[in-house]
Amino acid sequence: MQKQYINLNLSEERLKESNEFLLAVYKIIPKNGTCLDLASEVAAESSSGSFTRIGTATDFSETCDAQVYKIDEEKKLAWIAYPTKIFDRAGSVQSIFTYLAGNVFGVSNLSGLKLLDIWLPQKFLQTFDGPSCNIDDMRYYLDVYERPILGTIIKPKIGLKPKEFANACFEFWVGGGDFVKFDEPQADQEFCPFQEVVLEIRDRMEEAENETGKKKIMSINVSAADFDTMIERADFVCENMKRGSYAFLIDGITAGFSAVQTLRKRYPDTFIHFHRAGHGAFTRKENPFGFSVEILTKFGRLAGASGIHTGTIGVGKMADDTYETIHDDLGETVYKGFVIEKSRFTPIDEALGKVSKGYFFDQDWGDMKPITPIASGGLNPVKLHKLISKIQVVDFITTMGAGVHSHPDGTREGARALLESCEAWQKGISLEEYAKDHKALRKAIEKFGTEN
Ligand code: CAP
Ligand code: MG
Repeated sequence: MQKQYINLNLSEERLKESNEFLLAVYKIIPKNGTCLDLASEVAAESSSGSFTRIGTATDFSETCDAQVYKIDEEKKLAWIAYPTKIFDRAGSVQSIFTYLAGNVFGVSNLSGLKLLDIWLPQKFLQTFDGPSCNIDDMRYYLDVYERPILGTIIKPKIGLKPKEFANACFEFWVGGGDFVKFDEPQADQEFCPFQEVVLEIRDRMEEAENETGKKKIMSINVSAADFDTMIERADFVCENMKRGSYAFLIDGITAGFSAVQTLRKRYPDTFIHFHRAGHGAFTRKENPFGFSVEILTKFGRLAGASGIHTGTIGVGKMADDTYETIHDDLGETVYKGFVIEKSRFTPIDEALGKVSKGYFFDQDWGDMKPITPIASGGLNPVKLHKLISKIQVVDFITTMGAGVHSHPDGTREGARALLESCEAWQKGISLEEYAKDHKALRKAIEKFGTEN
């Protein structure tokens, strides 16, 4: 036990009032010893310390110590306060991450450590950019309101050549879809060069817009080996496509938070689409080490992503930790976690509001814009109603890949089925009823059934 990292007399209220501490809650599973023992090791390792007291410490360096201020041995939860002065001054998510989700995961006497939630004081919060634009800007551009933004991912995940790829986009747009995204591994492959595919997409988008009289958006993956290349790709898009018609997709986990923040700083007028491929290694409930989806989403918002994948609340194909992580850890099942600024049941005004009612902390986000949830993975047009009813708001983007491109009559009809499904929801008509005189939807129901 490292006693200098424990102060159970500190009150959370006072810590908050001081405006000087970031608060965090961890689930801690010790191999040996109490939760408090290990919490002190975690506080040391994730702030100023190491495995033992350090001779070179100074009076000042000791003010950089994190403090365990609350403990629940039964639930194995520890609350730790971090002086915000220890973090990079420039509002860096990478910096917070390196402390709170860094070496601590390697501490040998732990069989589990999960960072569940954080709270930031206003002074520190203001050092972060936050999103520059979000779904509001996208709605305005598309002129789409009172329903989710309907999107797809081009499938197969990889292997289409530029013309084939752009044609799939075109078909989806002409069928009525709003938004298309690159799949997360699409980059600058030999058989589908980045610049070539971007130009094809631009041309086919123009064609689709002329045909439908509606604006369309493409989310283009600019993740790359290094920032120079990422910026080169992003600049190419800016130079060749019209503003508003594109978003930048970034693989936020594999490319890193610095890539997200770089895009946010460089392109404040562009929607930054945070794809979280890889997050499951940290967020899955089967893994006792890692962090919750809430953490990822909060970090995404701080970094300035406009939208982030948040899962499908169990409707789609991915293990849904947004639904489960914290609650299972606590032995409770409580709906929470789809949108970061929401309470357990989210009315629309709260989703767009300023105050987050988290499970552990209520975060006041000040003027920082909300981040847009992107629901994706194993969805199809038939599942849209269930998805909306679970999310309880329509301010999200949904992307359906295989669920659209596998429509028996092709991508265009897949998009039409999605739109028809949405129309039925807007009109309060059941899918089966609406399908009677809507062929695309009927065929989607025949393929997927309604009980999925
Ligand atoms: C969806 C998807 C997304 C996942 C990511 C995929 O495709 O493109 O990457 O949804 O998961 O490859 O699986 P389908 P999450 O619509 O064909 O399933 O959004 O949970 O991060
Ligand atoms: Mg994908």
